[in-house]
Amino acid sequence: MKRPKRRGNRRWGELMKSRTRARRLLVALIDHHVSIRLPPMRLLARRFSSSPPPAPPVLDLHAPRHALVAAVADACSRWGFFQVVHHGVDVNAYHKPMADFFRLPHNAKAALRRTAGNARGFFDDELTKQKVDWKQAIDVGMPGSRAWALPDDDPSNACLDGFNRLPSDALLPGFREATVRYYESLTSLAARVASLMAEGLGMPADHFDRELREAHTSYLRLNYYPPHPGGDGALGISPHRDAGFLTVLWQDPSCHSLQVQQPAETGSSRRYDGSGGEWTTVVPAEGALTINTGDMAQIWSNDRYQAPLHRVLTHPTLERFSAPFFYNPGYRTQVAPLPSPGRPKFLPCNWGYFRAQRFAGDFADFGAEIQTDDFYEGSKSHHPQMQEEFLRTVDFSTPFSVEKYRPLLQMPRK
Ligand SMILES: O=C(O)CCC(=O)C(=O)O
Repeated sequence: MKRPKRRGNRRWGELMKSRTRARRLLVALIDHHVSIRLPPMRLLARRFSSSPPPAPPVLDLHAPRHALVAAVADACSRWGFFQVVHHGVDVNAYHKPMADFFRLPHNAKAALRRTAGNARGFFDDELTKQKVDWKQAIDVGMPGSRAWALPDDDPSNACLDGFNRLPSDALLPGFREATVRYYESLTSLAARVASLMAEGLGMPADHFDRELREAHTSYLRLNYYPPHPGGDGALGISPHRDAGFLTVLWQDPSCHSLQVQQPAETGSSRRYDGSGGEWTTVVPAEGALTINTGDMAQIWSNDRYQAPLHRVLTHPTLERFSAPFFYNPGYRTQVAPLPSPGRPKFLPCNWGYFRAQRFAGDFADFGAEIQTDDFYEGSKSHHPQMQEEFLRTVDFSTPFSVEKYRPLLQMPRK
């Protein structure tokens, strides 16, 4: 009976000591006429409080449907992040094939490199917000023919994103089969989550089926972050928002490096540079998959669902794997706000155009990265107009080329 009280007393003592130190420091600063800007009260309160920092919720997909719909809608509108358990995906089965891929000799991976004319394949030079990420990765997407059994470079497999560059069975036995199986199970899970998100917006559960379940152009990305011996706080991936509808992410349980920006408590959550709220680490719950909403969900929901800023830290000694599955609409999809209270906040945004812009930015410096704000009603952005021109020219059944489309993607410099 006594021990908890003693522990409580100790914590109270420590708290009072740190408060006393803080007060002394404040008095000293004021005595020396140093001008200080105090953080908002809510941040002070959080710093002095012993409760754990807030984190995105963990939701059980076996919960009753109505409760789940409400919980998903709440998580999407507050955090844009949540974790799911009882999701039906065999998360452990894919860990070994994934690690085996990154253990291949570097020249074998480099032979599968993506190019400015093919968004799919291996890369270790991705730019996020014009900074090179500290990672290796490979992107594998839905083939243009929608038939995995055809050879990757079959002409019918070409699409805006290009065509897959999977290692052959001779090089990595079983990898292709395991990857396709994993991809398909994530597609089913993503469709299930999208149906919950649709209901949370007051729409029928199958509302997104035509644009997503039937026409999706999703891709699975395998990430490998080597240890970063510098230990200088370098980022694995700079703060960014995912472009598509939602992302289903498998995170390495042994290294916790994914962080999401905490939701704004009041006013706008529309921050793009990472300078806004504090960062919260999304620690993977056992067996869970992490879900986050993307830019297209934000537009479709008329700003009710948030596409959150997130980033990945590096670790000085641990390597880390992760596998985000980006659930993206069909290229022709015009994403426009669903009926909702108030006026529509966004102009229609074509997914193919948005995707081409983001890929071009991954590959070369095209200036400021396209954001949902460019489609905000009343924005002065050139994108809605450039999108019209792009749609007159583009053929979604041929691979997109950064160079070929440069004149249609580059913002006029002022
Ligand atoms: O590695 C992670 O946990 C997240 C990866 C991510 O945000 C991305 O690849 O866009």
